[in-house]
Amino acid sequence: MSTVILVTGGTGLVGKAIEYVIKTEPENSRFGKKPDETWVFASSKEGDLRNPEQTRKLFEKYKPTHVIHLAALVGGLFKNMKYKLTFLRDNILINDNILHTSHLTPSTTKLISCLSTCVFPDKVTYPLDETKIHSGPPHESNFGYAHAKRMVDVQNHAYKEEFGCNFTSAIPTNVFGPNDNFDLEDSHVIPGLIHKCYLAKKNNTPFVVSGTGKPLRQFIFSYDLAKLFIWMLREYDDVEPVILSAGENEEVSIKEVADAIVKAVGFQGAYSFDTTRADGQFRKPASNEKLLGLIGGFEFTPFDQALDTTVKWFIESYDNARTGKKD
Ligand code: NAP
Ligand code: GFB
Repeated sequence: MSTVILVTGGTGLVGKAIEYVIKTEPENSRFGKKPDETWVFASSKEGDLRNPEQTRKLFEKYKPTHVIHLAALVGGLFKNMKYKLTFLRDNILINDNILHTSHLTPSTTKLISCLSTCVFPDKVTYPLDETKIHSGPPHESNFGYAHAKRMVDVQNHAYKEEFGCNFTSAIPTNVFGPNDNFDLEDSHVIPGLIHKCYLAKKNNTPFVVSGTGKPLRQFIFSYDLAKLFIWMLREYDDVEPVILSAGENEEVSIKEVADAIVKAVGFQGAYSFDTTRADGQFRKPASNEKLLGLIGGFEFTPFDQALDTTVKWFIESYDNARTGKKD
């Protein structure tokens, strides 16, 4: 039987990165395409996964043997704070439809879902590891999204116990790269600041970073994350989640991120912090010990190199990129 891999959310930041890796890595290499594989990168236009019938039709059309489930309502701190119920409900609906349809589809033998390190409790001993997901409430800023994502881990264990399903999940840190959402208000910090800095340089206006610049974050380049998803698809068959991240010593402050973006964009104007805006969670340092123990080492792209690639892609693709409002 040939292998059909359905990537839900295949047109987003992470989905496009998997497509890029599968298309550019040598065939039959560890992260490259196998000759008998068909990869399907689905967008919401092929079916609104909040709707069970449209989800069923998508599975009927492709009869996937494997599913990488990335589709979700996704956004940065400020969007999460504004739409907690919508993040909770939309993601619960999408996830429940994907897990149950994967269970009901005879051809589907494996499902990997995607959580996020913001699911972890806010008050917990660091570093975060896979055993701490449910040991306390998440940070209030992403209350809705975090609880919807945590529920996937609960559902995976329940499907395994009752039906023996091979369902698991990945837990990435903050992701960045080409094809991200660069909307000025709804995006995550790196695409948001790249867009703001680009406009400040173009219009000779001040570059303003939200918050104090003190919070700490760990970032993974989307192309590296893509390779780790392909590794999980091929080599990881356990219900327990795996954190997919660079080392916890790679934590950087938002100020350091802004400095790196100023350098990458080549901005020389005024640059300040709007401390009236929220900082959100102070830090969420995650350990990648389990990952490295399983994959036997992995070469992460240096942060500045990954940032340069992302800024270059954004400037070259500005007219087609997801920028929300144009200047
Ligand atoms: P993204 O760029 O916003 O892309 C979201 C994808 O989901 C798009 O392909 C979108 O399709 C699809 N989608 C959204 N709502 C849908 C619906 N109702 N029905 C069907 N498809 C729908 O997201 P991303 O950053 O790549 O995130 C991918 C996964 O990684 C998500 O599960 C997210 O929670 C997780 N994650 C992301 C980050 C991060 O920093 N970005 C960090 C940790 C975890 P259209 O293109 O048609 O809209
Ligand atoms: O990436 P971000 O939106 O998400 O924000 P979180 C990170 C930090 O960057 C916060 C600061 O401290 C913001 O105050 N920041 C500074 C900015 N300037 C900007 C800007 O222009 N835009 C944005 N967005 N932030 C999210 C969760 O938390 O992490 C999501 O809410 C998801 O659910 C995502 O899990 C990975 O890291 O704070």
